Amino acid sequence: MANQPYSPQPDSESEGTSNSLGDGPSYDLIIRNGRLLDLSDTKPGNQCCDTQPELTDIAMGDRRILAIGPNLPGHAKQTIDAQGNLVSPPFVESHIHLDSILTAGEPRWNQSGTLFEGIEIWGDRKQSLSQADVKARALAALKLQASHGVLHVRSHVDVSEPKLIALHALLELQEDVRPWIDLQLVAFPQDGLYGAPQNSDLLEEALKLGTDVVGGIPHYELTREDGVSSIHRLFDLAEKYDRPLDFHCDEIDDPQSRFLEVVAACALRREMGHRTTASHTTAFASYDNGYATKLMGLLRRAQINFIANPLINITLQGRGDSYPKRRGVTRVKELWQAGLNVSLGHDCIQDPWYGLGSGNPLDVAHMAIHVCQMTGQEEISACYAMVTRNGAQTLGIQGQKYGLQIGNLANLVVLNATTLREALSQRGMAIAVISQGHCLAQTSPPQTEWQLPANRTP
Ligand code: 17E
Ligand code: FE2
Repeated sequence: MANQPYSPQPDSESEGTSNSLGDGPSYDLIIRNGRLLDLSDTKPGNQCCDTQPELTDIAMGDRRILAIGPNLPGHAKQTIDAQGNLVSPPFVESHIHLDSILTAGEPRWNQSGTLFEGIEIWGDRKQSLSQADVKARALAALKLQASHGVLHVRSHVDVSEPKLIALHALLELQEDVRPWIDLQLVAFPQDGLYGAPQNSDLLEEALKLGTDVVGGIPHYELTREDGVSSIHRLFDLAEKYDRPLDFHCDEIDDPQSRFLEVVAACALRREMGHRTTASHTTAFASYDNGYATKLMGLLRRAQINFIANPLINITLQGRGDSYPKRRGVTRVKELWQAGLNVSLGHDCIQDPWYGLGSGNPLDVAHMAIHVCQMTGQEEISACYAMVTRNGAQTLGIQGQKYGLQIGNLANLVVLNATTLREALSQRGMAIAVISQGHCLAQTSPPQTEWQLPANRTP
């Protein structure tokens, strides 16, 4: 069964079908014959992300997981046969920019491929934003991602635009989509907290409007001193409004860009490590090992979270290099080996910084495996954890909101693969996505029909 291609079964209607076993309890939804992924231990040296050997059923009702076990008795309004495929907790998109999403080529293409040209192009595109424009693009992207099994998203929103058009649109969208996808918004001062006189007030206004997370961009401030002072100011605001922080931090090839140490020291002194995230940190890949070793000690003490965006940073960074050419993705493997929480984000889908992007987190994990050279069996599993469980930890999704356990919210994905290596090799599709006990999306894998030439003589 396990290595047969998946073919969708018609949904069965409650009692009397082949999928109901005896009288038993009645559920809203049962997934039968799945291979449950255990993401409980993805530390180096441990056998991690194992799949259970036996096939298992998962029964759901009242938006929660009610029972897990082989051949569960009972019946359901809807039954999905997983046909031996993996059943995983949902993907977590821990870093994306929904305001600029799907604007590639507007008003022009990024010719240099750099972060800075991307910021310039976005600066022009954001002059013509409307709430309807932002909402339509962001909704299309959320649906694309949900079709791949993403049910939690953290999006940065540029709040250095004086009318906060994108923020108003995304706050509305956050409410609209709440029944099926969990969306967090970060107040992100793309042009610098001190890049224009009103930017600091705009960011505070965004927090008053209910934006979930405080953002920053210290490496883009005009001076090193402005960068440092922006970090202190943003921690003050996070304390004042009781919000977590997620910085775009050292997204540059400059080995002198050392804001990560300032973020980590602030988090340590204010005891906010678990609520603090450093995104990108690409300069960490350019630091010499002497400084990097000292920094790693501080990071271990501070226990902040990291988000790498390998699809984007492998293309944005190293543009000024000839050869050897830097990869420009942060030290993912070393951070993971140090026991720090690392997740992976898509960052962009078809926008001024990156013209490609499928919305599938397996593409992101696949790129991380390559760029960060995490090709060992347990390293591959760790990269999978970085687009699932670790992302949930970064986003503060705790308790019964994440994971395949009885009593938890029934959020899960059935993948078209029986092992993690297969899922990552094929970037296999999410054949069923269950959000809060409701089957949100189903996708049928493509089928290849062969007409091999028979016994043709040359
Ligand atoms: N803005 C930024 O500063 N860095 C990025 N990688 C993107 C937007 C996508
Ligand atoms: Fe970003």
